[in-house]
Amino acid sequence: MSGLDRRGLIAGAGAALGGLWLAGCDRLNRSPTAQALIGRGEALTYKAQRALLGGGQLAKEFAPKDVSPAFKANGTMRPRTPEYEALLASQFADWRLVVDGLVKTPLSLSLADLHAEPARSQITRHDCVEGWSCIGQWRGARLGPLLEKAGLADSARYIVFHCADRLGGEGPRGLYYESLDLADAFHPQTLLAYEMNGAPLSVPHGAPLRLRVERQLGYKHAKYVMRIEAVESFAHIAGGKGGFWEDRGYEWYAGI
Ligand SMILES: Nc1nc2c(c(=O)[nH]1)N[C@H]1C(S)=C(S)[C@@H](COP(=O)(O)O)O[C@H]1N2
Ligand SMILES: [Mo]
Repeated sequence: MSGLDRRGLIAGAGAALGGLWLAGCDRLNRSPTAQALIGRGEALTYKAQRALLGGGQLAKEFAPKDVSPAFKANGTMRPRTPEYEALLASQFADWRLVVDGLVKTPLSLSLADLHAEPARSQITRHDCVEGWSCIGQWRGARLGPLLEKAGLADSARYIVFHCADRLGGEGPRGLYYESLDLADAFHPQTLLAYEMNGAPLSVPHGAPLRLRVERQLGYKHAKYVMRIEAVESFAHIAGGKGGFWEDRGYEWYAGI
């Protein structure tokens, strides 16, 4: 059975569990539906949304002694596209993170630029929907300040992460991607991580940059992030469900 088929079997169970999780009140007020209703109020800027919906709630953080001796890698271990291979060959010297879409000032950032941005380190547990967990230390640029630097347009409601790998093969739906609402995008533990366990992020774990969104399941943590796009809706992207696995039946809000 291929990896994709195995994931297909899990999708149903995941969706059922997702429904249960959404039943909790704190989950409900962050659900896409609640967001959509609240988001319609014209007077609400994204900052007000964040204050209302961001919740201060932090994911549990661990001590250095808790770090897993071996952190499993999953999904794509190395993007096989010519573009990524070329970037890797020059150790990402020519790599740039593009921040665009509904922003006032589009950005193009080198790894050195990202290292100069407000950073955070955290030791957290990564939970994959396949049923395994690992604890790792992450360091990276906080997504919130970066988005503030680009300046979100009032119409921006979601942040989309476009990745380098084609887990789904050729064609417009093959690229890995993910998306977050603004509450999770501005959460203090949401990072664009360039370091794992004190070393530069390795290729299997998403070099040179991957998302950490600690209150959600593993598949939301996009690896090999190339471009961050602010959008009003993700309906026009790939399968329209807001992420690679979401297009294949997984929940968009994968809260844990
Ligand atoms: N670009 C990309 N991001 C991805 C994946 C992937 O295949 N491609 N797999 C996801 C899944 S299901 C998990 S559990 C984590 C695994 O991260 P790790 O390889 O660092 O353990 O990455 C997530 N992000
Ligand atoms: Mo996963």
